[in-house]
Amino acid sequence: MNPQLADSAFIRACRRQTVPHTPVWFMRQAGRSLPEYRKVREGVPMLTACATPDLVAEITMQPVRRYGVDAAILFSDIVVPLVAVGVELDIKPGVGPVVENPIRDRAGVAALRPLEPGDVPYVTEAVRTLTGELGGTPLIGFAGAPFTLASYLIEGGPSKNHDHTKAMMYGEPELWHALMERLSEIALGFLRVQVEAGASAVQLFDSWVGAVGPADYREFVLPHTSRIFAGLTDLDVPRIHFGVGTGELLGLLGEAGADVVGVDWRVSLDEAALRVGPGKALQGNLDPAVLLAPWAVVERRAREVLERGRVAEGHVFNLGHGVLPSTDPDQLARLTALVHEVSAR
Ligand code: 1CP
Repeated sequence: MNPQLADSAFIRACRRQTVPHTPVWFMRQAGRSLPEYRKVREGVPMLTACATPDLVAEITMQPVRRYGVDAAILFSDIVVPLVAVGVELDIKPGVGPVVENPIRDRAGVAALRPLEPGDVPYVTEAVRTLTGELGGTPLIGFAGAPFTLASYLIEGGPSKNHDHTKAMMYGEPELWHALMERLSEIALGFLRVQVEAGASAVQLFDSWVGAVGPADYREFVLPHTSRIFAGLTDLDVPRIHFGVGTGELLGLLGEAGADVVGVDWRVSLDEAALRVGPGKALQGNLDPAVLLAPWAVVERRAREVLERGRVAEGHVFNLGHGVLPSTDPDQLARLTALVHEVSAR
């Protein structure tokens, strides 16, 4: 990693080194609430946007320009590598990923092949362009974790209870592990492409893994997420591991091999530091819905997050999940400035 990036507040906090201020970025900062995003996306389907390097670069840069956040996150989606290896899937506006033929048997699993860099040339190109444009601001690459990807593939779309997913996990453990192995390969391949093209950190999004308890996480998920993190070690970039509703899993998310554990808003950061244990940085954890309240409330809550985050060995300020689409961008701009100001040392 170039020395300027290695010395950025974001990378230093991930590595539990001293920082000039607490770094801040927002999950789902690109897209969603920005008018300039809606403008460039007009008439362009989501998956087309993700495969158009100039558009990816522009959308990735928008929140960096507007907010002055300490890191950019590549504009893409967790299902992009699945589409790249041939899964028939679309992202439907207002719904999310929808899979033509849900994967529920051996043949479906066997059809999933590993991802090669040549499958996503547009990602390589976008990341290269971005690392030039961003200068000293780190770019975060990301992938969906195998449990969360499995949920979309098995259910066929967004799901509340993950019934079919759990039915396979409990009822056909061999098939489950085979599917998780293939999805881990794909996620690892997608992360490696991004880092090899210039991304300075990676985040594994296991958004829906809070649906399982600790014993099941250990048996059905941990072997796979561990292999992903182990497969990134040689790249020497910080690895962030995030899920929603993971209060009971925080220790295991760290055990999987992440350097930084993402925390949602349900567990305060001082408590999360105890659950995660030593040797890890934390990321989080303002409730994204707080941003819908008046600024005075946002300020009070944000100061509280910073205060509790001081207990952690390293703290990257973020929301507890993604920016809500109805968020006023001005609130995020003020919040970024506040975090920098309050935490300046
Ligand atoms: O900052 C950013 O917005 C960067 C790009 C980004 C990221 C990091 C998008 C664009 N998607 C993601 C990750 C992602 N995608 C996650 C993990 C993060 C999280 O939990 O929020 C998940 C679960 C998805 C799956 C997905 N893709 C959903 C959720 C559906 C559900 O189950 O509730 C949705 C709505 C999408 C589509 C999507 N992805 C991104 C955008 C801007 C959109 C909307 C596109 C459109 O409707 O046209």
